[in-house]
Amino acid sequence: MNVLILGADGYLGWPTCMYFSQKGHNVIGVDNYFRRNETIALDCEPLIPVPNLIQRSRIWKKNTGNKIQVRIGDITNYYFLKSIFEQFNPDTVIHYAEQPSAPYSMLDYDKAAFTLKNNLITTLNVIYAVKEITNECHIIKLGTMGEYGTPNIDIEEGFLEINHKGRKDNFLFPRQASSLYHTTKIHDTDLLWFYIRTWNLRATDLMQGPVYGISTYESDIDPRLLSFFNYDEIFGTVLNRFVIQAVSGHPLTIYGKGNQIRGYINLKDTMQCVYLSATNPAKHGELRIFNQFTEAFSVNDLADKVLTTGKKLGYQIRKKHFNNPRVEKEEHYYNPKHTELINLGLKPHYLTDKILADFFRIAERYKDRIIHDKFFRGVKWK
Ligand code: USQ
Repeated sequence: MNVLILGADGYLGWPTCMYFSQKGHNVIGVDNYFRRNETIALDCEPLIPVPNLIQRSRIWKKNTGNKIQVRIGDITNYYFLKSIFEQFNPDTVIHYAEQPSAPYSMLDYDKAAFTLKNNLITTLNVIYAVKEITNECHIIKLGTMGEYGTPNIDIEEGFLEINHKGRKDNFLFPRQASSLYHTTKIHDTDLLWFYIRTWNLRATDLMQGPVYGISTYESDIDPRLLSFFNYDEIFGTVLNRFVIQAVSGHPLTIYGKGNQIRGYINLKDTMQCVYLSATNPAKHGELRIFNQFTEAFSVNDLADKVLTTGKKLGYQIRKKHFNNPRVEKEEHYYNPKHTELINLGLKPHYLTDKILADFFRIAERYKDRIIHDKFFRGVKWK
């Protein structure tokens, strides 16, 4: 396959480039270095220094003999994206090129406007490029479990049959996000759904939960291939933050009561899920939605797991409850379905004591680079 990966420099983008390349596909990765530049601007650079995309592609080629092509540019510029489609004629486009952080989207007006513009225009541009250049191309877009919110009913995979006054129909599952970032993901799904119905395109929208982990099998080849790993309040996800807090002697930052439940997934399993979606594409006219997580935990569950594993490794870890800076339910029902990817062949790496201990060991190597000030800056929802 010719696989076009948009947002190739990010936490998920680069591991995905390597994963597809290792399996023998032609990969082209595109990025505008948004996250790289913003982490410098906001003083929250990643734990491990990350060579730029061109350098990483060179390191990859040296180690494996496989080539990952790179283009640096902004896909909110439609003509830039279109020229890549014309040149590369992708069979699959994987769209990660979005502003991915809920706290970033809530920082101020400018960040909110940027998130809205960037995320929607990039999605519109992908849709248009597929329609104008290669209608066969399967769109894989990263959505989020946060689109559904935490409703008091079971969450289905994408659609819900509604029976109303004796008549029934199938609709997108009701969505109610709890950040502007998550809201843009809802808008993305609506854009896809509209154009699929109108132009007979085909797409898979992956409703992913928070991801954890630093390494993948491909990055084990050379530490310079490790992912763009953030542990700060803006770009770091909760379990990644907890492990870094634990090895550096900072208390675990539990927001509010800590009973908020989410569906979590190992970085290695994200690779599998995207690959399974690409090799089993959606049909024309189909918006296929998968709930992409493997296990549900509360924030307290995660903190306890980190505490238990850390204790065995000789760490004395403290937990601290902070006034929740976000507006979110801290006690709620949560039962999302997540069987479609398992049915396609996903073999999960569950959050075992061993997996967590391996995570601690990699984090320990970079202990000297951890800066405590980055853990809490207090971005408030209101
Ligand atoms: N949380 C803490 N302490 C922290 C950080 C977070 O208690 O130090 C809590 C949050 O309040 C929230 C939960 O942990 O209840 C998850 O927060 P998160 O920062 O790990 O994840 P979130 O902001 O929801 O966003 C992340 C990714 C985003 C993705 C989303 C999936 O940044 O790109 O879409 O996970 S989901 O959460 O399912 O919507």
